[in-house]
Amino acid sequence: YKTREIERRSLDVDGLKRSFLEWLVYSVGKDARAATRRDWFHTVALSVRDRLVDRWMDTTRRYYQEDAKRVYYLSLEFLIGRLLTNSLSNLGIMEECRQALDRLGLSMDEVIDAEPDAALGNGGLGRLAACFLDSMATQALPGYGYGIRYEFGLFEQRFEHGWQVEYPEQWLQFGNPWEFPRPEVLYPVQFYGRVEEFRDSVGEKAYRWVDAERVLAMAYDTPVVGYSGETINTLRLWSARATRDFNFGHFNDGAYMKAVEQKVLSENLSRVLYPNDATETGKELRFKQEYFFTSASLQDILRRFLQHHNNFDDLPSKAAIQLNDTHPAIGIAEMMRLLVDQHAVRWDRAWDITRATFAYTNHTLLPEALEAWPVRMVERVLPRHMQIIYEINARFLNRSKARAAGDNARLARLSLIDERGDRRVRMGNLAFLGSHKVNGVSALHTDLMKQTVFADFHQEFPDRITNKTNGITPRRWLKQANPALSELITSRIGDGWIHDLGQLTSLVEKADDVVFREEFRRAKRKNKKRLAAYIARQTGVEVQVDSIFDVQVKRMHEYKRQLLNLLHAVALYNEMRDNPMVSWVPVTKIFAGKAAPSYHMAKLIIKLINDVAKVVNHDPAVHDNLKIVYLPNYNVTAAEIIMPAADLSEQISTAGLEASGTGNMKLALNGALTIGTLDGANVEIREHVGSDNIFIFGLTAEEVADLKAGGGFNPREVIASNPSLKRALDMISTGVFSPEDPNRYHPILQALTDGGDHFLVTADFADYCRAQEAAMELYRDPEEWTRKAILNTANMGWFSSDRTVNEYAQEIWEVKPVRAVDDG
Ligand code: 26Y
Repeated sequence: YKTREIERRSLDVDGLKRSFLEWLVYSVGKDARAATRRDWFHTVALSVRDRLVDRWMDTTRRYYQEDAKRVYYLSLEFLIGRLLTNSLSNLGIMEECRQALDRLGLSMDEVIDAEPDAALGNGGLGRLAACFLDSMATQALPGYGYGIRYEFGLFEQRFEHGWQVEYPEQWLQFGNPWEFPRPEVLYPVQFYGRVEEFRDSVGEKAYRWVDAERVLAMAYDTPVVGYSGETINTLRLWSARATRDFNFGHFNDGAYMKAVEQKVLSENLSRVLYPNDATETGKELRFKQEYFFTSASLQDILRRFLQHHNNFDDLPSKAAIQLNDTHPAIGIAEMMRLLVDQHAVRWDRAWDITRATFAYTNHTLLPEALEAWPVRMVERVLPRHMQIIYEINARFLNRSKARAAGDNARLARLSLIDERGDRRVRMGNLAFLGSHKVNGVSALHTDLMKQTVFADFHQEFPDRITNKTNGITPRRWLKQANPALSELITSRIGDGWIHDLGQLTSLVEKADDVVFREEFRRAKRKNKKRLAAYIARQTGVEVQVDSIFDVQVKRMHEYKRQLLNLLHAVALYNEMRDNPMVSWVPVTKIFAGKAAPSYHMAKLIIKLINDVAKVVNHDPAVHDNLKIVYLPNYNVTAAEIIMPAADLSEQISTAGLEASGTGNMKLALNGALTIGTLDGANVEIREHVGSDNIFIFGLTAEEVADLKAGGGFNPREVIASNPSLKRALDMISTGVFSPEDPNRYHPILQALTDGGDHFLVTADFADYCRAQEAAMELYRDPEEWTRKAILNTANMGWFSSDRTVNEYAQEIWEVKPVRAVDDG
């Protein structure tokens, strides 16, 4: 027993090797000769997991003993990615593990590669939640993530004849070594039924939710390892379980199969992540998922609170609940229900407590992404919550300034209910009203929130909206993803930057150091070789390592304007063919990103990129100076290979539409120069890296707003006056890239012309091409390019999610680090 205990803790090569052999045999149940790469991955993951448990329990105990204020980050998405490298790196045992595997004749890279991605998110919002977990743990903040343990993560994207096809992502198929099932942590969650009014013990009106259907939420915990491994926090994900009624009851023949069917149906709640990230489809199952995980999380939070307290007055000083967008906003009504109906707290008191506890982050201004659930559905699925929402609304509207001024239009905009057409509950308004702080995710986005979606609320509550510019974790996005650059940086300035990214500014002076520049270039080249090999493996296309790696990787959306990038590619292709004697700077355009399965325009643009790529990549006339690749199945793991290898970062959304962006930060931190509009966090990136070290083009958010307000934009005129744009569009519309189906792209051309070019692709085309030329020109001068790239890396420290999370901790959550007591 003693030896076993040592084996589970030792961090040296021998100890690791012994634990691997033990786990392989006794838990995976394999002989070393028969073990597959996956068996080895499970073996190593389980051995590493052993080394987390003590510190994990220590952390939990520490928070409990100090009755520390906790942060609860409620998010329908956590885009975690792989955890093996992350755990090893944060524990500081990467090399030991590599050597232990080496002694067993195994390649660490192959073991790492056997881990599936935890892709429990769509894109930016979900990845932000994952970066925040890392930063909270690293800074010893008592932070818990709460979400859903989806059986199927974001779909796997494949291309068939250049079209996106979706396949289920079965990440749990072979088990998940990182999670701990907690079958005893189980909460009932109810749906449907009706509300009964009754008189409580003191004769006051009270309400009871009856005849409801029940589902159970079961917890699965995953340790979240902070840098250095001192603090290990918890990500708690809920899985739907049928109630025991399904397993025990007596049935006659008909009822038995019906009951089993019901069981399957209720467990569908945690089956699959919805793959839309902008267009709200109003699906009942999605709404039920939101309530399911929110209710279970709040019940768990209150249970933990009540271990130390016997009334709710101190809840706001012990718990901060952050809503990641409106997806968990029903939690406002649920908290009121729990306090008022279950715990007999008076309404006004309950409302003060709720508002002091909740805060809300908005991630989008796009009207089609704002959640608004039909009243008819809410009252059917959650009848008591609908009543509570009406009550909140009535009390608010009665007291609002708009009422006092008799401004009915304004009152209608402030209402939690959109009365136009079918009546809907505006979840953004509910989240705003029920929170003490509401934040945007970049300076520009926060300003626009004040001027647009929340203008009326901002006037009503001028201190509520605050900015928290997004950030990214330097552990995953620099240290782990880019060992070449990380080692170079550490060799010059030490390794303090890993937890204090601002220290990168010491590299500013190195931008003028030719030796450092040479080494910086070498690191980039190494990363580009790695990406080139990946591209060849994934697409069969051979790309030149010395070309500009021009990268646009993100969800496919019209507002992100991958089409603008592609039109530039077609224009460049034409120029190269027209001028074969010019010594062109070789360019590799790299795209990756998924489209929502029902977003036809986005899928058509993917097909267009693949069609253009096929023509360009096979045309000998461009002498390999232009290649276009669309990498399939973009996910966190692919991003870890792409980000370090980019030269040019495409951040080209229509100004005013990208709330922040975080890929922009990953790329700039890894030494890519940005070509972008003044949108989202690009504005702040320019301020930090300096306007000489970034390629800005296009209309500003203000100019976009004016242009739309003035109605004076005619895309046909713009196209007619720009020969290279006209030619590119003509080629697409005449079937040059789709001879087998010349009309294939008419919907795209339609959108750019008669459709009014909503995203101003044609309006920004000329200036975009100018900025692209400037980038190509600069690339001819490797010293100057590298100097600017270094200045990007050196000045991106502010975009660490450690900084972001600290701002939340101080200005919204009012939580403090709870550090381990020093044993010495
Ligand atoms: C309502 C449902 C359809 C929905 C589901 C997911 C709506 C939105 C989303 C996800 C939104 C999202 O990922 N937004 C992105 O959040 C990032 C983190 O703040 C920002 O950097 C990025 O600009 C924004 O598009």
